[in-house]
Amino acid sequence: MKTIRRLTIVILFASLGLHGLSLSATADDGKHADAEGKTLRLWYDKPAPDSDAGWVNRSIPMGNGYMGVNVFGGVETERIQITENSLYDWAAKNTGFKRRGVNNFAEVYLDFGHKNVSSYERGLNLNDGLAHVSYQHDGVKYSRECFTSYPDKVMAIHLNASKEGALSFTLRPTIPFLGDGKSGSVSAKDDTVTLSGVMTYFDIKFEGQFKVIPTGGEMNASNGEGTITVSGADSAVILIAVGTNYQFDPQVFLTREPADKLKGFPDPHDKVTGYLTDAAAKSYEQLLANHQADYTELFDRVHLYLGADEPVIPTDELVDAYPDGSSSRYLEELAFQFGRYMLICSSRAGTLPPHLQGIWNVYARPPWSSQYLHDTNVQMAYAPVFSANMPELFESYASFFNVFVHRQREYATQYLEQYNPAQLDPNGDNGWSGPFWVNPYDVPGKTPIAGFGTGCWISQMFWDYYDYTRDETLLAETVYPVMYEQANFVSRFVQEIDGVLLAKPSSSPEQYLEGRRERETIGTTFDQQMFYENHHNTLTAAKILGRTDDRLKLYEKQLPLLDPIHVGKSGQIKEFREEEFYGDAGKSIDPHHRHTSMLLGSYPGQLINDSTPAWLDAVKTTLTMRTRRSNIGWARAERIALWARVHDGDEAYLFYRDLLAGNYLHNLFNDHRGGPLFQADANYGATAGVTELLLQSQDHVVAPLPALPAAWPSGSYRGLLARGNFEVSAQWSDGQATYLEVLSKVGGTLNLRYPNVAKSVIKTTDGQKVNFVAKGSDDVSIETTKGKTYVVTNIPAYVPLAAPSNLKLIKDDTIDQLKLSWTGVPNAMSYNLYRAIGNAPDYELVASEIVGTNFVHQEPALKQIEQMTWKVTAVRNDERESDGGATVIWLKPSTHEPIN
Ligand code: FUC
Repeated sequence: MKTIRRLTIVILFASLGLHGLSLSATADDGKHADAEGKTLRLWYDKPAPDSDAGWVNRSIPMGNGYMGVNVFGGVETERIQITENSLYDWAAKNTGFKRRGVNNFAEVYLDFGHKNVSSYERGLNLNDGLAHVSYQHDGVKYSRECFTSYPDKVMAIHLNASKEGALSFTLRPTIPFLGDGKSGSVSAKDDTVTLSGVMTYFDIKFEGQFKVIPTGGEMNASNGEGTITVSGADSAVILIAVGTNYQFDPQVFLTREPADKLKGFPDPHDKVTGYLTDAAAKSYEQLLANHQADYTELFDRVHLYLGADEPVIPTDELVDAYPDGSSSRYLEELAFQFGRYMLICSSRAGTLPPHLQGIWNVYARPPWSSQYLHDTNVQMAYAPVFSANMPELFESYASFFNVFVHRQREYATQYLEQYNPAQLDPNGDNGWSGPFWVNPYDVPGKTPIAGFGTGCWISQMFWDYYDYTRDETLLAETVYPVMYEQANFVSRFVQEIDGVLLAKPSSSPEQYLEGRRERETIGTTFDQQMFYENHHNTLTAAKILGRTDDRLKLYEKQLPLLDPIHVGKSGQIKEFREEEFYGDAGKSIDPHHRHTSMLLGSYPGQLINDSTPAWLDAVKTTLTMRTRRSNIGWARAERIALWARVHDGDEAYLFYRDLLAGNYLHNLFNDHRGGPLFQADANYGATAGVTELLLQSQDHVVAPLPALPAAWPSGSYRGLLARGNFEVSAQWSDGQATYLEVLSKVGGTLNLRYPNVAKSVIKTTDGQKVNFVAKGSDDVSIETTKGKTYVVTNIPAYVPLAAPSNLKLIKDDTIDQLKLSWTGVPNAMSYNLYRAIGNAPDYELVASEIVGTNFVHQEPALKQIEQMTWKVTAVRNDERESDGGATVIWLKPSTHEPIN
């Protein structure tokens, strides 16, 4: 098979230099106000109930990588629950869904004793990452404001009373779940409460410090109680710092004995004291300014406006009213930005990456131990990191990966010894093998729940890290070694079977073939696609870096043999080689399964793209057959993106709607499958999915608005990121772009795709005309200059032509001909008929200018063909072809009856 990915834009025409028009962004240019600066907030008129249910459904999440925090907003007692992702519990026998794992770090209470309050409000403002509580009590307005700061590594709480001397409270930090593997105590001295202890299994030492800085009034520490009481103050600031003796060090993963993993690492006391001392040396205003500068620099990069005004109802009512509420567009904007917010809270350089619950856990036995699961969940956490323009947040995962990869290298050697000893490098140069689950202390050996393709799926994130930033130093130092070493393992692991190179053993995440030992089979589409992508990307990276060596030569030789795609007899992308028609690989296969691992080559991968239209149609067929039945949060999120990649914005939107209506709790946490059971993956994944509706950049093409749903007839966005490091903004009305803007952050060729873009006005913001090369009316290619912004206006209206439907094969016993008929469309001048034989990625044109809605195809060699996909499209008198078409599968009559 030839290398499949190719540059779609073929340079055909000479420059069509455009000139003359003013560049100022006026209404005439199609640019309208995009409501930047609109307040995006969650707010409520009641505190969250003081219970697990209140935590999961109504508390407000915050975080700075060092800690996750859930604020309840109580009035009699405020409750602030803290999570620190390295505080991890385990047991020799650790089984079941609710095993030990990330452990609740602290429950912090502020006792005010207020009852009978009025004008209560609490909320979280996403624009500045600030939470607040306010109410009236006894004629005094009490307010609290808090934030978690990445630059200063602390949480800061500012407490205020409208009347001098009216602020009194007791700060009461506690250690939850003491006993049973966790010991510790709380003490108080002067202005600081210290909480410290040990989590026994991995011998984790933990410490939290809480410093109170009141203005006015009196302050008393009770060492015995571990509390500080403030009475009669005007206001007060509380600073919180937490930490453990965990470190990013290969020793953690290479040491087998649990209690020795952190051996020699310093006690967290000095570190936590340092965080708090440094923060306390600054004023609250300084800390706030530092936090806001850090937070808004990331958050403000992207705006999305779908035409919604701020609702007057609180967020719980907004969620309950969705999708029929008058402010449903607002919830769609809010949820999109909330995913970005959660990633900013939970994925910061130097701290552990987000796990299944991000950085928020209240339990001693969190769902699936709050681990890092690599058969979709971690990848989904990072799905928006590049496209939603926060690439530096990936550093958190990259550093963590580079610690646990040391253990994966050992496994790679072990698995090659076990599965393909002939290819083993005796010196241990065997690359690293893909993990399934990881926690901060351990990565266990292979489980057949997911195949080895998980490694390449990780590697793909690293490739995108480069591809979105185009930073060659990053490529050389951080990205290439990961990809190259993964390709090394894969190149040794695959075995030649029937002339191709297949994974053996192989699995497709969470599905299994009945009767197969430990779910294992050979060459699943999941593994093969992932292997293909990583070999392909590694070779591209090597070319960019000018690397050549014998292993690269081997990868090049292997690439065409990695056999990534099989189109089945239903026209689907097969998940298993054993499958013929969709879902027929045995009783154990769930045809509506949440995982769609055989489609990863279309998203987040790039193997299947607009240049492989026959495969893209097979993806669509598969997605249709998978149905909308799965109620799993992350599966819904993933399908927003998958449907976007096949350019069906309306179907994609239904999954976003299902997710917000069915899975989003009152605080916008995603409820995985009812319970409620919080999983953060769909929160991140929804953001990524919505991004795919608005901008795509696979296959070297930057495509704004590639799958706009009819539910969003007008709107705008700013600052999404495309591969090549292009920052893209767009405005549209009546479903059509009126204004596109691309900032070239590093220069390079911009291949821009949008209907009629070649007939539009393209200029730089400083008024220069832009030379571009066009291919047809919908693709232009621009050699960009670093730092320049390219603006597209006066985009001629695009009137799409409806696609024909109902393509049928008419039963015919003649051996060398087949007959087709279809339902035509008004405005079609003629029809084009295409076919793809077997697993071909692209169609070949069989007949054009067909007038009428049926066709007889004669072919003496027909009987030698096993299977074909036929496709009909409509053509208008302006030569515009319908975007889609109707397809039907032809099967060799002796094998199966053709479908009628
Ligand atoms: C994978 C998924 C499940 C769940 C679990 C934590 O096993 O298939 O839906 O998300 O991870």
